Amino acid sequence: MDEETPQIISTARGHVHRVEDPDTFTYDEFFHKCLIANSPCLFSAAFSRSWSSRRSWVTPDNKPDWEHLLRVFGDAVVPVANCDVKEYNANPKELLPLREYIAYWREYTENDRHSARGCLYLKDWHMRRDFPDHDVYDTPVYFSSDWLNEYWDAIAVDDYRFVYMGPAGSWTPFHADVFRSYSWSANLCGRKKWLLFPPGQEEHLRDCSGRLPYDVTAPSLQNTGLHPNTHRCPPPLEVIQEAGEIIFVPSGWHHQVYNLDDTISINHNWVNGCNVSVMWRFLQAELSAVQREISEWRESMDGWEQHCQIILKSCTGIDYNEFYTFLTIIAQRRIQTLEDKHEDTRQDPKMMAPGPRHVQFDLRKIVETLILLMSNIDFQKLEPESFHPRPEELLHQLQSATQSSLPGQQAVLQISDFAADLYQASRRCCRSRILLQIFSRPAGGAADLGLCSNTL
Ligand SMILES: O=C(O)CCC(=O)C(=O)O
Ligand SMILES: [Fe+2]
Repeated sequence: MDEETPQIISTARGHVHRVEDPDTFTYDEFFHKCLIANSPCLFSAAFSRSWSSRRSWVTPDNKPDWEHLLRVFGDAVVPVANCDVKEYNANPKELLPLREYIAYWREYTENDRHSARGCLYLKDWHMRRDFPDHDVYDTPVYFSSDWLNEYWDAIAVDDYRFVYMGPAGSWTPFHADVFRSYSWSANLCGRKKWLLFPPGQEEHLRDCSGRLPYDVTAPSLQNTGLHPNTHRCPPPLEVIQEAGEIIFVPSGWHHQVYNLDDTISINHNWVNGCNVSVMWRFLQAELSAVQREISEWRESMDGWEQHCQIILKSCTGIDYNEFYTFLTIIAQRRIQTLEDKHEDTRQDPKMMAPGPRHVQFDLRKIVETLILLMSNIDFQKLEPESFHPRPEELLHQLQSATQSSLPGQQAVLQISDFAADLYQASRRCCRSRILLQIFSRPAGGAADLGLCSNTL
């Protein structure tokens, strides 16, 4: 293929972009057409061809290799969901030894896909965390700017890298991913059917009490008494993902997923400079929902703000304090990279992988997000003693690091000074706080001031 020819070959409405050739599909193209455009994409099986798990976990006739999995991971304890039972808008989960799950799966298959235990689906198994020496796949370079897993790896607590496996007929109910992150998912064997809804379309599917559906294919969605706006929702993007193929699911897209065959997949959730603002908006919306929920105790309860943060953390997995720590860790790592590689500004001309320009892009996005955070009235109410370093200090460190490496970023630097001053003032005076709120309104804010730049 000609070097100049873009690889993404289908952009027709209702179709997902498809990429065929790993040798010519550049990181740059993925960055602009998928990450920035927040558009889904399907990578051909050539992108996972070299992974050892595509052979060792799979039999020659493309079925899960139960014997191999038992030998290597039989004692591992894995989370298993029951697809036949609805609990809120998900399925209840239990922990089982993999050995027991595979015995169930074998029996379920031999019994014509019936079991008194229902249809069980192994999902969200942190295989990489539990077996760090098992190098059975490589994260494709397109998904390698991953602040979420970089953060969790740095503090050695958790990760968002998973293995899923389940029989034909197992499925995942309608949802959007944790923190509204991106996800990628690769089938080692088997096929999946994806129903994908661009952000906002899920609003039409709410029932008359405002609840999102559990199953978007349920006949009850056609009942206008129950779901008055379903008819406004265009049909979802339907994608059949074959064995070996990798799907990119953009930020905030709701989806429902079916295993069409006995399937094993690898799946990561991730956030980076392209969607960190989506994550921040999501956290603000979740906090508002918590505040609404317990608003009647606002005046009478000591530490009401802190309680809201505790509830936010238990509902979403992260609070404002941890979001700030997350930004700090990524900021400090990027500053370190600039210091270590000060003289190295070479750039791969075809941009096959994230390079030095990506470090600068990341730093710009961290500054933008930090300014939004410092401008947020709920963030300003948190105790500054709990932040190390303090937000103004972090902004200062970012300014010093970027001053030398980002000529022409005067606007960012001036805004940063302004934000740091206002943050300090606003902790004393609520009028400035209101000013900061106006400054940081999600629609507009930094973007209106020309801060947001989505180029590498
Ligand atoms: O494969 C599945 O069942 C669900 C995967 C999913 O929801 C995702 O990768 O975001
Ligand atoms: Fe998902």
